[in-house]
Amino acid sequence: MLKIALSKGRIFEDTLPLLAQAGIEAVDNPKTSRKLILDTNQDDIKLVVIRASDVPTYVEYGAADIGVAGKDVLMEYDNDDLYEPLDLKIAQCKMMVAGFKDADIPNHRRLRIATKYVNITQRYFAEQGRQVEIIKLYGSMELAPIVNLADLIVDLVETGNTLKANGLVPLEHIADISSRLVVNKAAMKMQHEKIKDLLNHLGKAVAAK
Ligand code: PRT
Ligand code: MG
Repeated sequence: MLKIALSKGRIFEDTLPLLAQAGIEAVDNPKTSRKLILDTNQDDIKLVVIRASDVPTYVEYGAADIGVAGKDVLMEYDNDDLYEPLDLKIAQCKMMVAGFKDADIPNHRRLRIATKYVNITQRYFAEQGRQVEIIKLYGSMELAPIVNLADLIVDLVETGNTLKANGLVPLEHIADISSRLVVNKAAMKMQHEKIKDLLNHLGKAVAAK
């Protein structure tokens, strides 16, 4: 049995066509079904539907053999106990530092950065030798500078519309983000042929887009 972990939303929408090109189709309708394990047209392949940020955990522990996760989630998880053999080039966006255009940056205290990406933010500013105080939020980061909770935010930017709607601008580029296929290390050994075959098909589907 091969279990593939996916999150609902944009990753699911963009991964399904790639899987279809590899001959794998969900039998249950993923949009309407409340099942967390979806059957596919192949008896030995199931789709496991979980939170985006839980995908690396499931795959690392072998609860899923394969997963699809945003590079943001993988950078934040920061663990090399996973193989990351394929860039699916879906759900693309950028990890950015953002804030007010002409914000006057305080010099009597450390910069305050609001983000849900604490590890990425920590590493980014540490590499530059900039002392910051990181404020962990779980969503709506764009609000933080407006209500004076933080000077800057670190978040994903796709069109830039969310920043713009809140009077913010992208200031510094941290990383280009897309979704990656991740594979459990033991599964890669134990189910090598099956996984290699899937990787081949998906690689071709990505290249054909
Ligand atoms: O379920 P949970 O909330 O824990 O997970 P999630 O919110 O990470 O899931 P989801 O489905 O929203 O995102 C899954 C993955 O999609 C992310 O991990 C990214 O790799 C990728 N992705 C690509 C994005 C975006 N583009 C994106 N624009 N994820 C989030 N956004 C958000 C961003 O955080 C900001 O709030 O969209 C807003 C900005 O969009 P623009 O177009 O206004 O710039
Ligand atoms: Mg979300």
